[in-house]
Amino acid sequence: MRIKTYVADNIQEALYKVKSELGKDAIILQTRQIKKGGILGFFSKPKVEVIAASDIAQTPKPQLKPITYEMPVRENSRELEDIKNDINEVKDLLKSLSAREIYGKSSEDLPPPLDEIYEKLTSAELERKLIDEIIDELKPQVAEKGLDKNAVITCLKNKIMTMIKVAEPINFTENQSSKVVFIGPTGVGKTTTIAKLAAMYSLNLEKKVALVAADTYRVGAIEQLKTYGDLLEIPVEVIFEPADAPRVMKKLSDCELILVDTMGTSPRNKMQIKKIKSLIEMVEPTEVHMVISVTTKAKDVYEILDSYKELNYKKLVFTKLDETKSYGLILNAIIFSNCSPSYLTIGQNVPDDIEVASGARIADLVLGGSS
Ligand SMILES: Nc1nc2c(ncn2[C@@H]2O[C@H](COP(=O)(O)OP(=O)(O)OP(=O)(O)O)[C@@H](O)[C@H]2O)c(=O)[nH]1
Ligand SMILES: [Mg+2]
Repeated sequence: MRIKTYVADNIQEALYKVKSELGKDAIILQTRQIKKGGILGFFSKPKVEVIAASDIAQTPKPQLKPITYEMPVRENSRELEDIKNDINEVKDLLKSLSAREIYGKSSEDLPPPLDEIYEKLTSAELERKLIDEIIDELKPQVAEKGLDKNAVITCLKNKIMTMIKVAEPINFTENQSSKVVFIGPTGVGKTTTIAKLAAMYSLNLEKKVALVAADTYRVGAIEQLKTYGDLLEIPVEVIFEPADAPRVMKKLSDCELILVDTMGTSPRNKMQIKKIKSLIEMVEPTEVHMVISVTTKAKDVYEILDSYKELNYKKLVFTKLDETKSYGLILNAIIFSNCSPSYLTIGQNVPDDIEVASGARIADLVLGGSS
């Protein structure tokens, strides 16, 4: 840095000197008036003194760093798991909101009566992708043929019926016992359904029926089945270990229908599911029915259907239809599992509160019928 003092008669002159010598970027550090010349302070002339500097190192402007936010590394993966679960819960919550709230446009954009049908299916808690599939199929028919509401409901009912694989609720083969195992989560109504079926087949259809209790886990499970057996006057056997199964089945081989009750399990209890699997392998059933309560949350039903897949069930019993008014879950579960529905139960009364499932009945329920 160069610092220099300039003296001139006036400020303009002084500044001219500064600029011409130090350049236009020179900085004035100080100016003051002085007196110069004369003798002993007499006859001196007033002057201007300017102290200026050049080549001042420019103070670098502070560099603004881009602001970035780094996610703290979470060491505990359970925290991440919790966040994921929270997100999934929010997703589920959003799904359960009415279509008008979330997809206001899509339902409002639909011409009548499709808008009403869209709402109906949404309030039945049918899966969104199934609703879209159904509506997409109906749209051109409504546009081209100008169908009224009743005609559209008939088309819709037919569509739902075609989505349901029809099968005999229980197959019977001559000279062979039909061995049916019922599986499912705790408290869904497995034992009660078995009691209803035992009554239906032994009293109404005059089949030779037997009950087998393979649920030795829950206190009172065997007694529960024995009570029903005594009332219906049909044999009741117990399988304590999977290895008992062949002997018990042989003993009942003259029965046309053997209904096997299993213990209720959590879909997350892999050990118990494995136990039921080994029991099923020993029983060698002719069919396995999964029992689902329609009061179960959709998300949980999918987990249940998935966890029990290895048990090779092919039919679904839906229970507790009297405890809800939204029956979309029945169709959701049928499509998800690719299984046929076998029975619907509609109350606690043994033997009355049971009916054979049919596509028409399920379609009616989904479309707002009562149980
Ligand atoms: N509302 C209603 N209740 C039912 C129905 N079916 C069964 N229940 C009731 O559900 C409860 C449990 O029934 P269970 O048959 O013991 O159920 P489970 O699946 O055998 O139970 P675990 O053996 O403990 O796994 C009982 O109170 C039944 O009366 C139904 O269709 N509607
Ligand atoms: Mg039971």
